[in-house]
Amino acid sequence: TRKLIVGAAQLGPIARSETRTQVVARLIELMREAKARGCDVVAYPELALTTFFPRWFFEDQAEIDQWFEREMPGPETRPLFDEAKKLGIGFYLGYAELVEQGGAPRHFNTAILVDKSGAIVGKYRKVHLPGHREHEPWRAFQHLEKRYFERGDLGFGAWRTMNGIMGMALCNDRRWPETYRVLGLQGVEMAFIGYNTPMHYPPVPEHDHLQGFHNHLVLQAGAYQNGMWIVGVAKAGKEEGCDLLGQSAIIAPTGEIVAMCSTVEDELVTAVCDLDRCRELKDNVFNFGLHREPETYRLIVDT
Ligand code: CDT
Repeated sequence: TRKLIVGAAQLGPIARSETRTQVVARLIELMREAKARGCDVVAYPELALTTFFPRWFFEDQAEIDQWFEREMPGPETRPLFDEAKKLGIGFYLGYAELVEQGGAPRHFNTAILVDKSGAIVGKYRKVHLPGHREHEPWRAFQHLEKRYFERGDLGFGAWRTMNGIMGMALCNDRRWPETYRVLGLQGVEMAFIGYNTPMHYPPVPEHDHLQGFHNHLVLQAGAYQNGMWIVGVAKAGKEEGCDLLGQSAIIAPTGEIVAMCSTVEDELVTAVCDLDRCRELKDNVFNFGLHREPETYRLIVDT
């Protein structure tokens, strides 16, 4: 069996005034706890280095750019990489990425996978950007991901590392079945998905009480229908007046939740994840080669 001990390192709120250095100290504390509990890899949330800045409308590009990382690792994040290497533990981290590509600045909502030697082995840029592009003052808070980020240009990758096949996605991606299926078609055995999910959804507040249900509904269905482990990790709690969902969870390929956070603060939950258990699904009810009928699904990609 290929048993991997995995930690979901949920973060409580990050204040707008909190520095990267302060946040990285929190991440390192969770990483040390993960190591003490035997973890091979620890997963952090989406945009884990700062407060969830798309809740505010900014027009000045310099003000926007200060939320982004121009290098990874950079001076403030290097201690996290050094600690990972020293402890021999991998990690998944979400952050806002600013790169020069073709002479132009590009902004992405990004996640990386780092192996036990502290080397970046995979990068993912968020595909399904939620929210809106313009200032909408009627909302209690903004959700301007469509303004601040471009759609990810790397697709959904799969990486052979840590004795398995790993995948990544970010937050809103988890609501879309195509995300998991594209990962599943590449044989992914464990997907890491960080999120920042407000409890209040301004366009349809009738669904506010369903945030926790919808989160687990999609993560559990994605795990089961593709025979993969899923590690869903929240930034949680009341952040700058906005309530964010917690309930970070590690989900087995059967769709069962095997570990879940019970606070909305910095909290680590761990699970022993046997990657060979994916075969129970991938070789049987969801044996894609035997049972999938892609000819019948053309509408999905043709529209
Ligand atoms: N960060 C992120 O993608 N959040 C969305 C919020 C709901 S849509 C405004 C989510 O899917 O959880």
